[in-house]
Amino acid sequence: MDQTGELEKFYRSMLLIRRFEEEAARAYARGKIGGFLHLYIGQEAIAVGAAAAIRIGYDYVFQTYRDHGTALALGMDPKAGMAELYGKDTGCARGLGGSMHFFDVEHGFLGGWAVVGGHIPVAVGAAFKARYAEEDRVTLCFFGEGATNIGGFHEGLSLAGLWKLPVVFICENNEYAMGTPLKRTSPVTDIAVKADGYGMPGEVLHGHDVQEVRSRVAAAVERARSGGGPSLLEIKTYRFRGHSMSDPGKYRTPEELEERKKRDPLLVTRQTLLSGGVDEARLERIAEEVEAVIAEAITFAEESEPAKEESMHRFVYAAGEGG
Ligand SMILES: Cc1ncc(C[n+]2csc(CCOP(=O)(O)OP(=O)(O)O)c2C)c(N)n1
Repeated sequence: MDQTGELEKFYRSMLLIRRFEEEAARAYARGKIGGFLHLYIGQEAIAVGAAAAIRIGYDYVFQTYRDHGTALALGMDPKAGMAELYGKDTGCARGLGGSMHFFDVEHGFLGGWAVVGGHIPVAVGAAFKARYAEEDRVTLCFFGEGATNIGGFHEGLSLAGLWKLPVVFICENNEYAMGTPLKRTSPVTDIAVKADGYGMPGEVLHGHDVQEVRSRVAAAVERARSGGGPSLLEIKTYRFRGHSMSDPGKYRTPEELEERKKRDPLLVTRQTLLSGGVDEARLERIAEEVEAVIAEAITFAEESEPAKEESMHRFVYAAGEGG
């Protein structure tokens, strides 16, 4: 595929994530979705670029609770994603997990983890398994900058560095952990520098450029796959919505938000495509295709059966003796 063809594919994937989440937010406001809902809007180029850098379905991917974009970028069926948000039996986790616990073994997506930093040692365990089983699988482990102050970050990166495990740590630095900027919680605000303490390379890159994300993640993945050990990539980004649906966002100014939106990955990619010769009508067709997929996902979620109690007993709780 040529560069423009690839970029068009990335644009479609990012637009799908954006529209999926905009519609999820509307459904949430209408009371169709319960629990938490953390949107990825503004960060889409990271999921899409990183997904293009791995062997999907073979490599392992771990994400935080802000997980819809990564799951969709890897190829999760939007119907299964939307149904999961609606708490339906046809959801990717049978409607039992909801927004924070997307899961899709077929595409190597091993969650959807709600405890900040809690998945980092688990991802390192997956990377260890690949090494132990002599497979050349690579693990991608995503987390926010807030997670770099958590014990699991230290334990995970320390062991991965010591054993040179095939894992790429991707810190999506969106400037705020809930409402708290990093400078109020960490003496070192340059996340990539932390890699030095774990004997691995640290790099900084920009999350609005999907092709840059793809090529820099691909380089780290190839290093890991060929026995060169782990890396820590800090990807600078910004989330345009609140931390979750209940966040009024009083910790930042409207001016700051407007400034960051100038680097909206969808806007930037659209401009690159137009200046590369793709016409408006072509982009309009992509948007129409995406709308049809989203509409189908919503109808599917609305019409599916609710999660079943028996699924809970079968997949969540194990019956004890006599239970
Ligand atoms: C161990 C733990 N402490 C606190 C929380 C509550 N909490 C949920 S998200 C979050 C902020 C995390 O920020 P960051 O790691 O930067 O990721 P982002 O949400 O910005 O993607 C906090 C404190 C939690 N889920 N787990």
